[in-house]
Amino acid sequence: MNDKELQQLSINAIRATVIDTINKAKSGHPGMALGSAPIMYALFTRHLVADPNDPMWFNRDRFVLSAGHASSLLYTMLHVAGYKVSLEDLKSFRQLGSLTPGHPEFKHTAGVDATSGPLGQGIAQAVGMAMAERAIKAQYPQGKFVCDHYTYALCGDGCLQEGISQEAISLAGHQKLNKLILFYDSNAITLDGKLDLSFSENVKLRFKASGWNVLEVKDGNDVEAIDEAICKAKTSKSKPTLIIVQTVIGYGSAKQGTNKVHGSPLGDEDGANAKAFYGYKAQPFEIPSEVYKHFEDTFAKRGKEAHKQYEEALKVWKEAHSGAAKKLEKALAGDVSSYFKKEPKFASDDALASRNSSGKCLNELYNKIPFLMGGSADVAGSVMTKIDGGIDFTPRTAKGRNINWGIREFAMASAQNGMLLHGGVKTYVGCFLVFADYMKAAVRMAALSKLPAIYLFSHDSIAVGEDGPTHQPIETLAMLRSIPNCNVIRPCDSRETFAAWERALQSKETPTALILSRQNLPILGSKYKEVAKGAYVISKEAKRIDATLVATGSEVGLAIEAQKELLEKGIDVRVVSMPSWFDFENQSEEYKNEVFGICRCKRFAIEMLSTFGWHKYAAHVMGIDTFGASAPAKEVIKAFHFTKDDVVKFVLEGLAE
Ligand SMILES: Cc1ncc(C[n+]2csc(CCOP(=O)(O)OP(=O)(O)O)c2C)c(N)n1
Repeated sequence: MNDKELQQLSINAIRATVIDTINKAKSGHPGMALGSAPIMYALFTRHLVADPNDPMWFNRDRFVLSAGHASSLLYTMLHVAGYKVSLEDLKSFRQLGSLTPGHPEFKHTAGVDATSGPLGQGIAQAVGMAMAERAIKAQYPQGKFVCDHYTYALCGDGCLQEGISQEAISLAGHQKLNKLILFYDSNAITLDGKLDLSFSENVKLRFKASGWNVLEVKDGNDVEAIDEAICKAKTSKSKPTLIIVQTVIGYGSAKQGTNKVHGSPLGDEDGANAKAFYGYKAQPFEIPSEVYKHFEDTFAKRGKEAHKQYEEALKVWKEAHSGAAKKLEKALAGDVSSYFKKEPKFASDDALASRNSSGKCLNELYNKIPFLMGGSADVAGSVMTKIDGGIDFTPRTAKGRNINWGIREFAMASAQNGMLLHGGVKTYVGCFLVFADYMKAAVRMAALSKLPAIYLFSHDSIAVGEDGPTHQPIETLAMLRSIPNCNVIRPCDSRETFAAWERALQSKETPTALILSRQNLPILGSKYKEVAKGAYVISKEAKRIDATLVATGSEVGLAIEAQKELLEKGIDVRVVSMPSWFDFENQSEEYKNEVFGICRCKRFAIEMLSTFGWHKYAAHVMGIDTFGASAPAKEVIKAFHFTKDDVVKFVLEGLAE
């Protein structure tokens, strides 16, 4: 068999296996998978550098299947390329507990570099990976090889229709991410039908306008042309590259070129026809040994050799640069424990808005943790994410760790996911709490992907004041708290804010959102170590407990003020600070009951946001279930009944019920 025949046999085998995998599951998306098989073939056999024996090898090229619905193709590639994805795994595609879920999941399947499926996010994740690659390379000037690889992504029409793609593309062009290569499987069909039902822009011009190189491959079956385009893209010095590949959706199916083949199995008959069209004769799930060998001789050989050489060079480098080597080790492990040996001290004049406490904490940590980087969506001066004297991360100053994300909240959060998927950095992003909604899907993705992302959300209530209801979060906190595996911490003072930062940075598999105030908060009797428990008694009752006030953030101080007045009225109240529901839920029932100290019917929760969810902890809830109003903060707070007198009245009335 000559090279050309072996190449065709391999592509046919990939396509046939995609058909079999989806047919067996009776579920899946064959369309794009069949159309873009040659792209993946060219990438894997000729370019991608990764080691199937060590799928998490740090300096591997990254690959993101942004169009995650084509998962059958990725799993098939991983199988033939020698990853731990067996034929049995392909046969259990989309089944409970299998290694081959409906859409790719990071940390679930060996060789999957990113969770994907929600269209568009994969592009932003790839942008984040390329940013991390560049940043880390610059952080080790004595050993640039330590992190020096390409980031590839494959998207379809759907990804490019999503708004996040433009945010990400614009950012990548601005950052001149020349080692980012995006394939566009251009088949002019989406789920509902022809692309021109809803999309008519000039993608080429759009990317060019955003600072990208654009290359075109007219025939998606032309492996040489795809290869040539990748070779060219790799030589780019200052721009990311888009490779537009014209493909045929469902190539080989009787329904090829239509949306009928986008998301339904071909079935036995059409599957057999397609295989006959390819000239492929093997039985279902039978892959000729030549194909495996071909991938072993190309992809696996290249990756294993590169990995071996890397490890050898790394060993020599580590011996010569022990300080940098230690830093790298910590960065790769995401280990920050040594930076939190001592509890910081606070004085009463540290009364600060928690956004300012956070900024102070960040500035201290930034100098201690050399792999900590981040920034905000053009609100650095408001969310306090700017590092004093810090260098901006730019194409010229890639070692800079201040990231100017621009007003691109969704891409910012999604690219942060990419940076964390890449590894070797600790990151944070910031914006106003109310705009967390813009990035919700990426926060959810971080939680699902078990990434320790950090979100700094300031301007956390109606106390935003004059900017009015558009900028005053109400239901936002409930939204964040409802995301599984997402730790939402609303600290009540500087001490709790520092503790929350520690919690966020020490997290390995859980994203953390810090909910920060715009207005000043006094230093209370908070306890640094207790923050990790989610809730604790911050101000004890005098003698007996008549009621317990549970509050978070700015309302903890208010609760303590009300506590004093209630005592004067003969009502003895305990105050519990509850910065994190998430952490509290992980405590024992015994601890939970001990903290509240009284039955639910005598618990009073106060939070200047939606009451949604609070009834789980307290029978009486004081919150805001309407939109806010524009006026100076003090007036808005008064108008929404969040003064000491209101809290006192709330408790007295509740107890009288
Ligand atoms: C954010 C988001 N919206 C909707 C979907 C559902 N969906 C999956 S694939 C698809 C069509 C995508 O079209 P295209 O990228 O052209 O893929 P192809 O039809 O070529 O497979 C849609 C709407 C999704 N996965 N993510």
